[in-house]
Amino acid sequence: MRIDVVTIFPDYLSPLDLSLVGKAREAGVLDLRVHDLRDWATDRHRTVDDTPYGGGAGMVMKPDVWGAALDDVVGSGADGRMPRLLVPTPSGRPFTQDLAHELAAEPWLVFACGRYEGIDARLVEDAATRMPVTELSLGDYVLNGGEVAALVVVEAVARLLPGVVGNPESLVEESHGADGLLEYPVYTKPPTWRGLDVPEVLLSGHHGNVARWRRDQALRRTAERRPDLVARLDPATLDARDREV
Ligand code: 6GU
Repeated sequence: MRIDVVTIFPDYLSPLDLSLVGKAREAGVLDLRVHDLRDWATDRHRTVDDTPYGGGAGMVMKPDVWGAALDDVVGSGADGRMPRLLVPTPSGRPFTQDLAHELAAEPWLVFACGRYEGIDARLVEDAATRMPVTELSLGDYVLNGGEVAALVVVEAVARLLPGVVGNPESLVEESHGADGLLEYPVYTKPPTWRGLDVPEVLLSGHHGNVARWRRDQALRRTAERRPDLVARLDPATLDARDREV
């Protein structure tokens, strides 16, 4: 997979050199390129923003600078293929594990990271005539720019690429996995720590009881913390015991 990130803060993306994403890059699974938007500014001060039409606070990113940047980044694609453009914004489509899986199936993603009050709306309108565009949001809070969102999305997507996560089973048994539940609590040695015992069933060696206990815990947690997820469970996936929890 190829990923391009356009930003006025390329250094913000440096964590992508580390850890799992860094390994994916070294292994050649991920071709990640970070670009400085100011390279496409045309004035002496490398200006990328201007005051908003209609008035109001803050500054808006210029469509001409963004347009030139995207033309160059997208134009460098092999054999005329187009990427999927991702624009992080608090007014976007919520980013979920389902969307992460969808993006992991794409051959090429381009992030346009806005700052200030956002990018002139014509940038997305124009890009959408040539390529699929998704405006996406991490959640209902406001960040200063799209860079942190790009970090989050790249990490969530990169770990789904074949060969990036060592044990594919750790992709299945986790929160927001296929069963739609939050993850159950986990424990390791020592069996007693600061007066707190590991639940006895986990030491029992009884695999059936362990599986049942984990499911109960997952159901309880999900009901308490994320009632919205419980409401979305497929009733056909629940057994009689589930309904007691
Ligand atoms: Cl994707 N961008 C910005 N600027 N703020 C956010 C966000 C994205 N998601 C939540 N808040």
